[in-house]
Amino acid sequence: MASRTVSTQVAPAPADTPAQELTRLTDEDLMALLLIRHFESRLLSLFADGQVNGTTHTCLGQEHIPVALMPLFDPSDFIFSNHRGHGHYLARFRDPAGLLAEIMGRDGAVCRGVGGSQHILRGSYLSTGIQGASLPAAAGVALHFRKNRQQRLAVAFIGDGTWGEGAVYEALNMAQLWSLPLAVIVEHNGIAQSTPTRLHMAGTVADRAAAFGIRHYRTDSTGVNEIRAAVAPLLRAARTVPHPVILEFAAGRLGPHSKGDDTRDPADIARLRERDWYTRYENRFPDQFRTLDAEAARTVDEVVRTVDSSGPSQWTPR
Ligand SMILES: Cc1ncc(C[n+]2csc(CCOP(=O)(O)OP(=O)(O)O)c2C)c(N)n1
Ligand SMILES: [Mg+2]
Repeated sequence: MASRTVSTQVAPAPADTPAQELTRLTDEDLMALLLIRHFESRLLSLFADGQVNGTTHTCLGQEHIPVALMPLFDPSDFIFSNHRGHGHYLARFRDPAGLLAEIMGRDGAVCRGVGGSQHILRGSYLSTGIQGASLPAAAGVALHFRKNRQQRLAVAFIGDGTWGEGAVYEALNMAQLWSLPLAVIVEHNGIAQSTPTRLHMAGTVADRAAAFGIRHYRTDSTGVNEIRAAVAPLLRAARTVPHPVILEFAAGRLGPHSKGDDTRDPADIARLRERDWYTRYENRFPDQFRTLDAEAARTVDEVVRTVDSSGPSQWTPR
């Protein structure tokens, strides 16, 4: 029997390839990126100052992925987010006050403070901190959409490390077998907590998609315009004649896994920063950047002040 050669080369870390030149964004897209950046940075300082309890995982360095994708999803599409979900939530709802209140357990919290950073339900948006748990549920929702000919998508955001969960493969198998309109968004930041991808993944995401015959697309780009243009037809196709699709985005995790638990060499993080959209965009479009950056910082300051002066969220156990 002929043996198949499977690549053992994992997706290159973003630092391995030169960053693509960024193109000008609309003010709306740039504001979304900056709002997420300032929200996440501020959240880490709130934790460091002891003003927030529990844990949190920020998406610093990965903001361009949800900002590029969210406008391609219909409000009735079902989004399943994961433990690193603030950027997903903010790109979908632009509601920093509801999210911060949720994380701090204050009045105005989107889930009355019982979900916290990782477990948020709002309409057709649900996040979970359990790696891989969303995939079978997303496949079920996609099955419902297909059966009812609704032309809606179920979307699940997962990290590279989550490809170690068996439930992912059960869901992918059903999704391809039953032609489910399921978009799996892979935020491949080259690390799972403290384990680099090369130590936890044999082969590649592309190999795994190919094993199921699922359409796969991968990019290193941090350009919102470029990503959106490239994946729009793939998502449209998955919605129109239902089928699954796996979209993989290389990204650099600039922050710690959660709050202060970064075991990486600072030189590696510095290399990731060179590819970060934030400084590159500032250098390329300084006027637009500085105005909106200051506005985003002010918005987040205001949100922190308001939420911090609010009373506890009103949740009474039944
Ligand atoms: C089933 C399960 N096992 C372990 C964990 C603890 N955990 C939380 S995030 C994480 C790493 C996730 O890595 P990846 O999927 O690459 O996402 P990233 O954190 O890089 O965004 C781990 C092990 C968990 N939340 N759920
Ligand atoms: Mg990861």
